Amino acid sequence: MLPSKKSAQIMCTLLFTFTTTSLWASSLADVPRPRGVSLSKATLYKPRSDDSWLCLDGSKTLKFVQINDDYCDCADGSDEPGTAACAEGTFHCANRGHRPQDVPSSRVNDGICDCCDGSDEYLAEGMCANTCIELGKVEQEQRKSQAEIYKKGAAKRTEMVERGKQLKAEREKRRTELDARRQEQESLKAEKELLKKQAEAAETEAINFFKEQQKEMDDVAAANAPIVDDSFRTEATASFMRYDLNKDGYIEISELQQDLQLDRDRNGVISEEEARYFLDERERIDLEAFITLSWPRIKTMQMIAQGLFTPPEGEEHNDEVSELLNEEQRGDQKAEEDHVQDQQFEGDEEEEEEEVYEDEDIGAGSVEAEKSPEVEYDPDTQHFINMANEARNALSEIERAVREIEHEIKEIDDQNAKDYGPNDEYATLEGECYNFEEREYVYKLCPFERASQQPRSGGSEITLGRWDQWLHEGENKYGKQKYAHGASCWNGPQRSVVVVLKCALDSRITGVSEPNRCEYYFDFETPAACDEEAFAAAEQRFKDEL
Ligand code: MAN
Repeated sequence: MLPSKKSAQIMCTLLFTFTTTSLWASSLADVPRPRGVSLSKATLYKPRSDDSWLCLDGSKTLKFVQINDDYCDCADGSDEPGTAACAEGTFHCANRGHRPQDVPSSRVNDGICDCCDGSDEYLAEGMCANTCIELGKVEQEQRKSQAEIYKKGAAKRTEMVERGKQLKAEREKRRTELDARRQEQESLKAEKELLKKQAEAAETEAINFFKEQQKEMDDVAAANAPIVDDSFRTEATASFMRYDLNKDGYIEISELQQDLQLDRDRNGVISEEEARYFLDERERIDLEAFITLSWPRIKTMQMIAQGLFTPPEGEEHNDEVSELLNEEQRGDQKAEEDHVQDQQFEGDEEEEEEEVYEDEDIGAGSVEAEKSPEVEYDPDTQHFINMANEARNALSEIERAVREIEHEIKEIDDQNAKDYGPNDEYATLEGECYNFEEREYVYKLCPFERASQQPRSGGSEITLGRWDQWLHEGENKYGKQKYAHGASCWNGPQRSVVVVLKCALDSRITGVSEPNRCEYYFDFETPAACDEEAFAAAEQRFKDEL
């Protein structure tokens, strides 16, 4: 703007000033200052000796009379505290009798009463009634009852402080105890580890020895088996050769019909049916099948025919004898020709079998040992295994004890890392949970742990956040808590909660809101927030401002 134009504007403004209303606020306060300037800033609005004035941001020097000339000169809007000329400016309402207030200067003379003293609408005299005294009284009452609550709550808070300190001391004591116990258990663990190592070495040695013995026994059994098999095979093969009259490598019905020893019903003829019995109901049989299927039956008949064996009555007895011979084939070497010997053999076998049973059991055990723990060891080996098991158990018990101690230490360390307020007054809230029911959800806050939301219609609980930190804002460093990293919002951020704390006689949630999707606010009252000193300081600041 050209200087001439600016001068003309100043003239107009001054004229307007003198004819309508003063842009000076001397009538409103003891200290004369331009309209819209707070008492605390009054000294900044003094003319220099040459009647000039520097914008508060230092950007420009003006004539002092240019202040509140309804023309914005300073970048920070500081030259127009009492008009709406500057977009950046603020208008200060003194609001005597109530609390002073700063409103954006755009609201000055806009036809809406913003200040309770009506000072923002000074051009429309009488439009805004001064309600400050009234409001002041109401607020005064509120402050009085607030002071009462603080007073009573402070007593509860003192208890909470004491309990918080006590909890801290208990934690420290427990931590020291746990450290000592951990050391103790660690050295015990080292001892048990050594014992386990020794016991396991002895166990391995014993099991290896046991296995070697088993192997030796298996080897002996294996060495003996072929002798028996071989003699059985040799005898059967020789017999096969004798029966195979046409030398075609098969024994047929007609070939067996030549041997009268096979006349089972002793009628002097070997019927096809009789012959087929010895061929395992087949037409013909080769050498291998003959050895395993025919020979045990044929040999039985031969023994009967030669009077070497007297079967009890009935065919099935022949089968029993065949079975006996089959056993022979499996290695029962004492199934000899003589029936008496046979009986003798049976008696011996019982003894032998007992031994073999034990041996077999151990043998089978050693094979089993590879597969399952249910091996039956001999008492000596089992003793070493038991000792090793005991040593292993003793070590796992110590290891479990150490883990438990470490877990508890971690819990204590986690708690020690938390800030329970300036005097540990919030510590007692940990471990408690508070619910708040609204139309759709039941909200839950477990201080210093977690906040959640459960739909009332059913459905699973949603974590809104886990303990994160205090939001130290302004004078009140312990006014808000943040719970972060909750369940992710659909196509959005992780849920989080800000808990706004207020002094009251009981701890409870008084309201929940979700101003932005998945960002929640909990209003939480607690005596822990009844810091009388902080309240008194706030009161003093308020009074100072008045
Ligand atoms: C759930 C609740 C609401 C949230 C939506 C977002 O319904 O957690 O609070 O706004 O998810 O999708």
